[in-house]
Amino acid sequence: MSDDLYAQMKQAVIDGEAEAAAALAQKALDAGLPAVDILDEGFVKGIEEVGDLFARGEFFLPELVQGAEAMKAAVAVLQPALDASGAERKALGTAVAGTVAGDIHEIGKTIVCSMLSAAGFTVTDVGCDVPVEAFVEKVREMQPDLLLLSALLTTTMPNQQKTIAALKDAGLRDAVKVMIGGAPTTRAWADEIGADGYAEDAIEAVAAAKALVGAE
Ligand code: B12
Repeated sequence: MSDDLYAQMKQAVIDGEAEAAAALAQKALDAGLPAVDILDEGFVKGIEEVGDLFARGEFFLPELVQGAEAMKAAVAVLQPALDASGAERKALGTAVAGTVAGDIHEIGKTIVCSMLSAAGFTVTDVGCDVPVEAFVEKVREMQPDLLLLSALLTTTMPNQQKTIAALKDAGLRDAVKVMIGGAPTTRAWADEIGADGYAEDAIEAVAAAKALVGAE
């Protein structure tokens, strides 16, 4: 019976059915299944499949977003049980993420955050139009493993560079791995500004983030 439920969970994420995903999570908890198993055997399998479908060009952005939303809905139901059981999910690391100053494009950054959370990172999303100094302060305060900087405008890309320079000035550059992304950015730009990582999309971002924290 649990195998059947896990299969339904996987399918709910693939179908982007947030309400169904939340209901299945509750049903599985009520049936006494461990929250960690529900997550790993059910919903994570779904989001992995969504990622594969997207990478193969069979799914497009709306399906990716809906899959991530369904995953988030399930995680929200499971979170108290996960906390109460003390069963720590395999924590891969911590990340602070935001869109740089002058830039209010946040959809891609939010998807990257969802995917990283789903993969096991603890992510603090500091929003969009984030001033350079605010990123530096967050890094000082939270000491995350990763800082993710998104930019969607050619005019705001330089703020990724400025943030990295400001981290250096604050003596924090070696304390955090900086990953950049956003449609106009490239690996060459990441190299030029001394970022530690770059990814073209949210799926690649998970792999790159794992590599940066030595998780895979
Ligand atoms: C939606 C959108 C908006 C929305 C944003 C809503 C919101 N809340 O986010 C609104 C309407 C507000 C907007 C405003 C503007 N926009 Co606009 N916008 C877009 C549009 C159509 C889609 C962006 C998007 O969400 N894509 C979907 C997401 C999922 O993709 P993504 O952002 O690229 O993210 C993926 C990857 O890049 C990567 N990624 C993203 N961030 C990060 C971070 C890290 C660390 C990593 C590893 C990976 C990563 O992973 C994501 C998921 O796979 C683009 C066109 C386009 N094709 O990109 C124009 C576009 C970006 N906008 C553009 C412009 C010009 C503007 C405006 C200046 C328009 C104006 N004259 O007012 C304003 C600027 C406002 C501002 N100050 O920021 C131009 C930019 C041109 C340029 N070269 O700079 C574009 C390219 C449109 C165009 N073809 O002209 N925009």
